[in-house]
Amino acid sequence: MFKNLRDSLSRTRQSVFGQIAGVLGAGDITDETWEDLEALLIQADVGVPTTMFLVDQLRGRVASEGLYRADQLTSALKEELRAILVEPGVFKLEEERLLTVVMIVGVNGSGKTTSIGKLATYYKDKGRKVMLAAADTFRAAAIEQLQIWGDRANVPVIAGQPGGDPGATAYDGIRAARARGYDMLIIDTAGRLHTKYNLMRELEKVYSVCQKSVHQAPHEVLLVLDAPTGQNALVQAQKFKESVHVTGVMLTKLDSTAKGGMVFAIYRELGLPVRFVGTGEKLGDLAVFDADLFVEALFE
Ligand SMILES: Nc1nc2c(ncn2[C@@H]2O[C@H](COP(=O)(O)OP(=O)(O)O)[C@@H](O)[C@H]2O)c(=O)[nH]1
Ligand SMILES: [Mg+2]
Repeated sequence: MFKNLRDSLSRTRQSVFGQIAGVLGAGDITDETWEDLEALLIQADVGVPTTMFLVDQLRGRVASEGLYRADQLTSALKEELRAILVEPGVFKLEEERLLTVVMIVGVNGSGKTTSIGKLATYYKDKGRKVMLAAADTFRAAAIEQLQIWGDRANVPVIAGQPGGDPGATAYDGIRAARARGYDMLIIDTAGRLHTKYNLMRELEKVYSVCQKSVHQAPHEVLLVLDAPTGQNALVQAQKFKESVHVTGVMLTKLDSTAKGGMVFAIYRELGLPVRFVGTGEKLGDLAVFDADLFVEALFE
């Protein structure tokens, strides 16, 4: 039912990385090769610092390994890209425990609620008993949306009143999951970045309710980043990292952008692993991230 990572990357591969393969085709390495490579990496949203880093690494290798043909750079580039995607520690959603609690955070519209529906389906298929908590209490519509995704995934949703305390909803979710023997609770949260509303304080409250109620919880805090927003998403990410301990990224809307290069900036500049990618608006439009496959798929 779920897509593979390779299919999710067709846009990125066809546009930017396909052109990189072209630049690194026949002929000798010239100044133009470097300029084109740099421009294309930035276009793919690898980001300026990571692009500069990559080009420096490659220039170093050209000197030390005596590379002179542009096509020799392709395998060197693949190795350098792969090296950025450092294997993160164990992914706690994959470990069995009595109750796994995961918080989903990110700005409005990034794809949190949709992604929760996908994750619920994914883990349910793996035999987990999944429950959802609607702690985005700011808008009534947000609660209804999660209920719709809960219905689609066929998992129960714990919800409070619109305008209610998100921490209390998280707490109710934990209690209900325990009482009814569920082993995974996915908590949806609000994402409005608005001056009059202290989003980060609300998130901290939800986080602390999890910490106090379940041993080592929240076991994962996944930040949902919208790939088309590109480098702006990195700025948002820093803000979330300052208030809750984000453990990984779910990169959404990879189907609608060529900017898959963001993955490298997420690892290198945010120090976060990418765990899943979102590839559409339907329940099955989710792919598990895998570093080796990702780098290979970019150049196929
Ligand atoms: N193309 C595409 N659209 C997505 C994806 N994930 C979410 N969306 C759309 O993005 C919009 C916002 O999603 P939503 O889950 O409500 O975001 P939230 O505000 O963070 O909860 C909706 O129109 C979704 O259908 C994805 O992977 N690909
Ligand atoms: Mg939502």
